[in-house]
Amino acid sequence: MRDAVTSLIRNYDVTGRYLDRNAIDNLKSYFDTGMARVQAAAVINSNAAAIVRQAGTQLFDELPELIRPGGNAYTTRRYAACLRDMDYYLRYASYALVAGDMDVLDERVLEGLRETYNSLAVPIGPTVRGIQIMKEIVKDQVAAAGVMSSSFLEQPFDYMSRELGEKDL
Ligand SMILES: CCC1=C(C)/C(=C/C2=NC(=C\c3[nH]c(/C=C4\NC(=O)[C@H](C)[C@H]4CC)c(C)c3CCC(=O)O)/C(CCC(=O)O)=C2C)NC1=O
Repeated sequence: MRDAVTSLIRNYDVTGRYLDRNAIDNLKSYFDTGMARVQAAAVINSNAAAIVRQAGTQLFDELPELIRPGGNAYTTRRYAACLRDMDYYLRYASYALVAGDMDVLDERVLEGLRETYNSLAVPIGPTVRGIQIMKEIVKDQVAAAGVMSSSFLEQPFDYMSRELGEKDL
């Protein structure tokens, strides 16, 4: 598992280079946003259950067929599995935020996920929608907490959405 610093060092070490201007700029921007990343993760951490619940409610309001007979989230067991998955996405997004690198998402979340979802007929589009709803809720809460933030906040959610949504098997 890599973070912004270990990824960068690894790239430079491979070619035996000192950290150049570009590397320093990258590191600087990571450290400049460091405290905000940690604060955003703290906001997520203290509101995680509510964020997942609210995002689930909104998702099933938008796509009620998911929880009707024949829907993939129909039955309490599958409903619970869906919310559990949303909780996974949120928790790992908070790790990736702090790491400043999406590697943890590749390694722990996305690897093999499409295959699993396809074999269980879990619909990808609505899952991506759920991730995007969580992103919006998190952005609102982080802003409400007065944390300075920018595109780094959206990055993990958008990365998971893109990786899950766009690639064909
Ligand atoms: C930490 C990394 C990680 C992830 C991401 C993960 C996902 C994951 N979701 C699963 C199931 C599932 N995932 C869903 C999710 C949904 N159904 C819908 O209609 C909605 C669109 C969506 C919620 C947003 C459902 C309903 C199941 C159960 C499917 C079934 O058993 O029929 C399964 C199959 C095994 C199980 O039920 O536990 C896995 C492995 N597991 C992991 O360890």
